[in-house]
Amino acid sequence: MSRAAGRPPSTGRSASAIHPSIHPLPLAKEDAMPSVTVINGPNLNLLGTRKPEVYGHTTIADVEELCRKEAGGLGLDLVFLQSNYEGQLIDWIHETGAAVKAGTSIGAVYNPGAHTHYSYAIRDAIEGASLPVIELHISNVHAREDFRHHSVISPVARGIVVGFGVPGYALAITGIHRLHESSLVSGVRK
Ligand code: CA2
Repeated sequence: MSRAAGRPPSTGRSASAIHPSIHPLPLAKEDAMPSVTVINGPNLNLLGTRKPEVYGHTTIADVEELCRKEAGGLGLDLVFLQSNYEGQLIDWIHETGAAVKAGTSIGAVYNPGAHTHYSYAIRDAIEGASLPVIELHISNVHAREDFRHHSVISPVARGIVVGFGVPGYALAITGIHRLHESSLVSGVRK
């Protein structure tokens, strides 16, 4: 599991490399690369190890790599998280909501796993943190057992991606990025 992503290596020469007496200033908040957070709930660490007929052969490490590529292409840092513990997930939701408020994150793509279907605590955390979330499911939950047809998360999600397999993570990252861009006018939130 990664908690935070590193900045991609710089390609050009910095001013201080050209002239040693010039020291780059720390990046101003508006110049820093914003992040997108991808949160995965219970049992998603098992991806690629069992049930390939439902979830495919892709591992959680592969999902992280795919998300990092997609985020990087959009000029975003990636924070990639997975936990089997509801309290940990709630803390991450609060932290990501605070980062969005501070202007350092654009929001989250969230696969809540089975919490989707019953966790009012997760739903309240998203609402309480005002976290912009795209809810994501690898499988088409509506073509599966009845208990998977209802989501307590959808009413507090900005959008939903369902049934596209693992590539859905890339679609969801693009989606939250588009929503973020469309909510800005001249760099100021509408
Ligand atoms: O389709 C999805 O992404 C789900 O969120 C996955 C959850 C399930 O409870 C939701 O209804 C739909 C389950 C994640 C568990 O993933 C496993 C992967 C491999 C082997 C066993 C479980």
